[in-house]
Amino acid sequence: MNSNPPAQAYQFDLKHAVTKNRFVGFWRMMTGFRWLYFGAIATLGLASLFSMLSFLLIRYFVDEALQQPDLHNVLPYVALGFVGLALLQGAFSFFSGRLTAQTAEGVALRLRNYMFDHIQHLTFTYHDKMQTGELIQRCTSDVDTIRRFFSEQAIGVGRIIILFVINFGALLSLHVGLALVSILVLPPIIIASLFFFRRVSKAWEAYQEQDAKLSTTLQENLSGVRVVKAFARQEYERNKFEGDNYEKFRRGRNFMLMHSGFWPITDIICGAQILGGYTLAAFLVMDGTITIGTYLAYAGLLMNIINPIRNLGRLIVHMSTGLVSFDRVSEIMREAREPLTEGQHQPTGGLRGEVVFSNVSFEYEPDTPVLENISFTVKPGQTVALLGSTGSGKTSVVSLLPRFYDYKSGSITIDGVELRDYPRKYLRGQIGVVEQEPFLFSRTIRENITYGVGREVSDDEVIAAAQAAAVHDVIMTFPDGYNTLVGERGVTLSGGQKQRVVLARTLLKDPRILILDDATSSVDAETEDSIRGALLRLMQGRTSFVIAHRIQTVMHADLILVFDKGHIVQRGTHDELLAQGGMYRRVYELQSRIEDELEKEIASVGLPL
Ligand code: DCP
Ligand code: MG
Repeated sequence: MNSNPPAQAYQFDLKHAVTKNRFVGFWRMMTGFRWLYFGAIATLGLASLFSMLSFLLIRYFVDEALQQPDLHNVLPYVALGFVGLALLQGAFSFFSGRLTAQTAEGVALRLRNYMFDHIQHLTFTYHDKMQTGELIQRCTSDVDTIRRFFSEQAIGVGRIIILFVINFGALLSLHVGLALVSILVLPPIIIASLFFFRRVSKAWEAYQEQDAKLSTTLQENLSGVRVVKAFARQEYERNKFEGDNYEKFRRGRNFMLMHSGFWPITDIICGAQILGGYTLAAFLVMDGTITIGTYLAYAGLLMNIINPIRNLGRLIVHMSTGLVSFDRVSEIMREAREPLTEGQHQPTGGLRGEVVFSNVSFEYEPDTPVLENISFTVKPGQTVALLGSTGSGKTSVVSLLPRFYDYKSGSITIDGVELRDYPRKYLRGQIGVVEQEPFLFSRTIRENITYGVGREVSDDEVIAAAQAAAVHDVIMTFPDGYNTLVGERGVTLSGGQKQRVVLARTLLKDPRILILDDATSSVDAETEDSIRGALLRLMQGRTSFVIAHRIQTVMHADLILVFDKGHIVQRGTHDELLAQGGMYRRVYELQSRIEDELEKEIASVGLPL
């Protein structure tokens, strides 16, 4: 098999598959696979044709061949005929299976790729709201249900139609009256299926929702396992999980019960049909209207026609699950992507880094303002410090710069150009962010440091960056140095180590504007001192936004902004702010006092400083 994925699998735009009519949506999803699909149905048709012919051969054998005096001359041909038909039927069934798999797996492959790519491009606002478990559920279980829709139901429809037409045609050729009686089952089966269709849809939707909830619980508990253990909440979490899990069981059982309520009904209807058909045909044989051979052929063909009819019911009911999953998947596909390249201003020399906020207001949710009338100016290369209580909006201010979110009113300019005129991709290339919660991928340390640099990086450069971030020595203690894996299968880094790897990554990126959101929060005072030099080097010549809680970290900034409840309550340099009094001075005095007392205490117990 070809191990390279087809390029189109990544580039294909499935957005047009999102329509109101779900069948149209499925049809569009099949773009590029339709010939395979029709091939699968055509080969299936041929297989059923050969199956049908073998029943007609039975009739010939019983009615004609057996009557002939030179039977031994004909017998080999008849035998050969049966074997040949069986072989042909088998061969075409096999081809049909292959083509079906190719269609269904191909559509699912492309859908998964598309979903992944799409989710990577959705807005921060969307990710803030959508639960990860729900997204995972939709990308895996729901896509799988859609795959089954193509491998079973979509092919099933074609199969049923073909089986029906071929076998009904053959029945008509045997005896018109018998043939017509044989399809009396059709209306009651369709009515029963439609009756169940809606109920099964609802039950499946409920089941999938609960399944997603369970995935979310599981995912959250795994990422928050430390919290659970620290608070010894295992029992509570277990009960909660068991509750959710039981609900899934209940809904799953409900779904299966509905199915098992449906099957006996169709089986009874079909059984009655078979019994009626066989009896009627038997009477016709006794009448002499039809021959024994015709009866035998009829018996086989009747099964060939009843089976698809019975399957039609199952198919309609199963189809409901595919349709529900289609809805759940298209809900994500319908979400607008964050335009990365929209905007025409992208100076080739890079940004100078003059940032002006004027009267900026911002909110995550309508009518709950997070920032109000924020105005300040930063000259290129200056450092701004943002200080303030938790939840006062510091992270929100800096998230506006790389256009993670769009502000509601006011204006933000960089080098005199409104932020909205810069393409997001360009801005994000120019701005380096060290997030409040550092995140590393389960890849090697080197890959983590060079992540997003977008060019070939030499080992020397990587080492220089790591040294500047004061993390080189730590990395060298790992078994494979820079090639050590981070996370589950590799080393576990401490919060401060992670933060410094992220700092190295940002150093290497060499951005024009730097955002350090509490970048030294999980670093002890001593390490902070050791990386302060690195940070100062990092900040040199770039416009920097530094969020910190310790005044020591921010006192040298060119401008200090003190935030409270989404407003700037104080601004100025360290000395100006101290002279002003107010919140800054209170915090400064509090922190100095704590540090003094701590020093005294340590001195009194004789610990080396
Ligand atoms: N908020 C929100 N949706 C988000 C992020 C934040 O509704 N995706 C809210 C929570 C706070 C307010 O916005 O009420 C300000 O949040 P910030 O993250 O901007 O607050 P800080 O960064 O100042 O707080 P901290 O020091 O704790 O990081
Ligand atoms: Mg914050």
